[in-house]
Amino acid sequence: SNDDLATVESFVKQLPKDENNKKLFGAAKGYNVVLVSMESLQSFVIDRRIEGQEVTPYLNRLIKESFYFENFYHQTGQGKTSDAEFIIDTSLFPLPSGAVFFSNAQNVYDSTPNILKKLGYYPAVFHANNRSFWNRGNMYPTMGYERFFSSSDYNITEDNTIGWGLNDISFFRQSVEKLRGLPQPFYSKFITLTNHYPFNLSEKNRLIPEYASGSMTLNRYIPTVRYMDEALKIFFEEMKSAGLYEHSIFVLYGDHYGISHKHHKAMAKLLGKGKINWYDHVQLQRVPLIIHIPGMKGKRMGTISGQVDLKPTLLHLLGVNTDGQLNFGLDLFAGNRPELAVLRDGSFITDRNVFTKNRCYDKATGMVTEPADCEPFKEEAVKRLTYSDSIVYGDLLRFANRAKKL
Ligand code: GP9
Ligand code: MN
Repeated sequence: SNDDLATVESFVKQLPKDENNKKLFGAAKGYNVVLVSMESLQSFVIDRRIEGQEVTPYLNRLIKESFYFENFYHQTGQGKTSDAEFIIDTSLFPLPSGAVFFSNAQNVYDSTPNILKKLGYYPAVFHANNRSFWNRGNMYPTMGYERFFSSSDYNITEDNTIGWGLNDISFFRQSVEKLRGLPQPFYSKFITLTNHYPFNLSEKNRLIPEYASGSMTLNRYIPTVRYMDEALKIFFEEMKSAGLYEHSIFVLYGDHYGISHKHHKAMAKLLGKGKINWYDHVQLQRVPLIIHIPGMKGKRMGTISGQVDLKPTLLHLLGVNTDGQLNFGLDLFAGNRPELAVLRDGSFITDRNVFTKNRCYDKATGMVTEPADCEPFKEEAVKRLTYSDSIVYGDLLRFANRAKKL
């Protein structure tokens, strides 16, 4: 009801206010937006060499001319890729169980595509899978997408199929052709697929060998990540030759983890650690976030952050005011950001501690420490999750005046 909305509103209003980074506000005003969901990509592969070979040579290069957030955590739950999509477009948390894309596809959302549409943007999403998969065909219009390029829009043959479907290289090549025909400025989202569990890749498509450990999953992950990296390189080349690079802002993010806790032993080997504990496990939930604005130098950023932070960040870069929005994230470039990221399972990360499975860890040592160190953030973390949930469960944004105007 309206009262429930008022409660949530007063909570969000007291969240730390963005002291906007004036230098970057509007830095990409009027630009096309290009979002790339990088399937199962975790940060541990960035800048990593295995047997002397880089796992992500292109991303490593791109990062040098971008804003790269190395302490950016995924906040997804059971909805996996779809959860990441939801968080990034709404600055809300996904649900504690199930997937918003299924259970709440008829809600009102103050999502980035809905907001940008009012400002003359054309929102389109590209994903070479079926319309009905993850209920995308219903959820995308709710989120404000005007056009969904799905499997039926692509030329998919036995030859260009890997694992789950169209390979990422062909996906990007075909997508850029479609992108050329869209009205500008566009808000576009590309969802990759090749680096999906169980990470199948035939020998002829491998650009680096499999890893050697007791986990077939981790072993296979390395060449499929390398393949996606190659596809991204080709994507940027294609964007340049299509003349779509210069006036676009690129936001590349890892959607969620690819390697689960079941592979901790092999992961310890890869990371050169004796053992992986739950502290390390939380740190492995970091996914790359790369914001690339052509012509801008960028920077490596240590900001403790999560996927909920993307919506306000992007809107501010586009010069769009976010006052009055019910965002659970904060501009990543704000000067006064509190260092706190909350994961969907209630774990949280601050500049000094990691809280998970009811234990407080010290970041300096990775060891269990005094519960009191984490105490000040515990209630705040739970509140953020539950207030966000109440918006989704109660479809509260339908009562918001801003949303009514959307
Ligand atoms: C497939 C995409 C990826 O359409 O959603 O699958 P997921 O990572 O969500 O299992
Ligand atoms: Mn995924």
